[in-house]
Amino acid sequence: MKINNRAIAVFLIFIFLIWAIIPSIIGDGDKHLNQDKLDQEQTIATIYEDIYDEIQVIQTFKPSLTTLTRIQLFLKRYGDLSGNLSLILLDNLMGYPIIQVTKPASDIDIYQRDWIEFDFNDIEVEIGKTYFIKLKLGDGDLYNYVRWHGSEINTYLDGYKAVSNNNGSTWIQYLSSDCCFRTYGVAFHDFEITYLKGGSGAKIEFGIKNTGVGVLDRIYAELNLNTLITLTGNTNTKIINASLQPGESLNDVFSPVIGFGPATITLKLELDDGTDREIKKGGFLFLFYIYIKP
Ligand SMILES: [Ca+2]
Repeated sequence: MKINNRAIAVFLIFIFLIWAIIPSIIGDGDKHLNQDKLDQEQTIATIYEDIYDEIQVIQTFKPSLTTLTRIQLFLKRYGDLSGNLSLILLDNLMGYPIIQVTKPASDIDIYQRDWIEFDFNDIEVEIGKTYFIKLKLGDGDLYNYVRWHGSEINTYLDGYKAVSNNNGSTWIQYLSSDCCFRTYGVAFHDFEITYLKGGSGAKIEFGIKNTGVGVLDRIYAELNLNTLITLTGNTNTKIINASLQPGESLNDVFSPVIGFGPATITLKLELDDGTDREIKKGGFLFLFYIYIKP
């Protein structure tokens, strides 16, 4: 079939003008994950427990990530305290501490409620198992104490609050009440798409960073190009045999992509265990040149 060159040129210019004038054909931008991310939390603060002397308080939770990195509690101090506040993590109510983080109770803000961070060396935890966050104070009395805020209803379904009035010898469980807490962690398999860019040669480059604690072996990649005309097909797939260590990055490329018109470029990467990440960007495909918006 014979095609009029001028008609093609006019068509391409027309397409380009539409793309230039209408700036919104476009994707959601990057979906990034941090190295350490929020795992479990309860942030409703309607009641509280006051911790001093022999009064200790526990909140339980179940992690969904294999590595626990830090815990934050919503606290306020009342009065003067010279002793230390200790966060103790247990995997059994009466068990030995897995972690103990101690800080001067005077570090807790006396003017306002605040999220206080208890940082520790990362530990491996069991997904779905119940862990106990215990908070205790070395001193204090009825007028000098640390207040741990919480919810009077069951706002965190995977855990509960418990209080001891005798230094942890016996505990009263409040199954429909929860303290305010946040846990942070790292997934065993996790990664982010660090960039997606086009250029000449009709190539689309992308980067992957391993943000988990395990090695990424095999990564399934699928590139979908949604545009007016694609001479080489809309979908490309490949398997990347990576052996990518934690913290390491790699670059890969899909090529060639030939066609023209405004384009939406979607890259989806998936691991054997189903962990997946997706990035979607707008751009313009001009035969052998693909422009992808930053
Ligand atoms: Ca609960």
